[in-house]
Amino acid sequence: MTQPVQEATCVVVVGAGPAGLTVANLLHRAGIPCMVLERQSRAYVEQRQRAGIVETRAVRMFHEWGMDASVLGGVPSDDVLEIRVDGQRRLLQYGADDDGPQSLLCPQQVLVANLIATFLDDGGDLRFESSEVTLDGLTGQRPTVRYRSPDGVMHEVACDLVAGCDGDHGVSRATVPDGELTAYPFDHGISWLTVLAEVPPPPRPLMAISSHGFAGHFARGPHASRFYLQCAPTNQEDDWPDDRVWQHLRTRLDEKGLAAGPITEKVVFPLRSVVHEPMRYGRLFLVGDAAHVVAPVGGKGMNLALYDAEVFARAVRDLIAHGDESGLNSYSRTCLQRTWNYQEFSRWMTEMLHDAGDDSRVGPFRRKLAQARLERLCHSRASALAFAELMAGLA
Ligand code: RFL
Repeated sequence: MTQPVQEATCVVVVGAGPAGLTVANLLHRAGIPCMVLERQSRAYVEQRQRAGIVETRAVRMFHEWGMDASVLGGVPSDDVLEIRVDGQRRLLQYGADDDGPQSLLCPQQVLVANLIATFLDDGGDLRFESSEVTLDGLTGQRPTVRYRSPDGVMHEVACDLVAGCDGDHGVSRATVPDGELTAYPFDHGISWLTVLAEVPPPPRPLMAISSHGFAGHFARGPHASRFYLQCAPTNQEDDWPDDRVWQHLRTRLDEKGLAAGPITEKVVFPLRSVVHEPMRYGRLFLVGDAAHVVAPVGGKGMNLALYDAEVFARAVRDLIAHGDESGLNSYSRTCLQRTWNYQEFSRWMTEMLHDAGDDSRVGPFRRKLAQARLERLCHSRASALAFAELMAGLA
């Protein structure tokens, strides 16, 4: 049997989503050798559409690292969110209260494609279609990562640290022995039908509350929109033929004239959240969705992945430059603090947007509470400021 090809680097990054690519770019900028192993092809990861807004904090992070021009395509958002209640428009400002760079409408696939191009242009080592990734020796001084390259050859990479950036279903977290991590899962009891369509985006992010159920309309580029429709947890995609989708959107958004267009994706998914603690096992550091999933309300999942990535990259830089391990030792604690803050925000907003309209799930008392929450948000300056701070990621 052929021996695996022996290689070595400082950090192996598993997964080339927003988390892994940000870790890799920041490490590369700091002059720290790293190698990225991605299971999928470049074409596949560059077309995976999910998030749409890079929050203010993350925009400023890329700015500080001198990468905003290369990785942040997209247009400035006017930082105003529309909440439409039974057809009545309410506008919520969510920008930061200063003159610094603000959030950007930048679809996740654009960010990912730009991060890939920047990393490769700078001479980064990114290996697509790497299969059979396994991690060993994570509690020792020098872990090894094995994988098979597309030509069928096995590789064995010795490294100092592993960044597990391979999402909720990756191999990194699965490698950690039972009992080492604690999972905190939560099912919001709500499902969404998510629809990508080739129709003009709304002028600003739109969330609609009514007794027909929640609906949302968001930009995903100059000619594309993502819609969300609250649906029964038992629903499947087949329950939503295109005609029904457009009819419900017109009713729930209270836009009789909403023009239909080609639907390119239709998926039903349950709103769920989970946090795995701690975000470290020996020399493996879990980054982004590998450590936590945030329900999409509030748009925090990708932004949290970008936050973890920077905390990790800075900690590695301190270790390599100054022998200072304190950043790595506090990595999990630092990231979990923001994770729980965002989980709470997402849950708070999920309840408000769903319960204030259709009360068939929670009853009239909870509907009244959710309506009171919304009123407070629209009429209390302090409440609106707290909301804006969280949306911007500056709290
Ligand atoms: P990703 O993006 O899942 O990337 C993980 C990468 O790892 C690869 N991989 C492996 N590679 C090698 N070996 C293995 N064994 C591997 N297993 C997996 C995968 O191919 C992939 O390339 O995780 P990352 O980088 O942590 O980024 C997380 C974000 O993608 C995620 O949090 C967001 O998409 C969540 N999210 C949203 N976040 C926001 O901030 N704002 C939003 O508006 C927003 N909308 C959404 C969303 C997620 C959605 N889905 C997935 C339900 C809307 C939707 C519909």
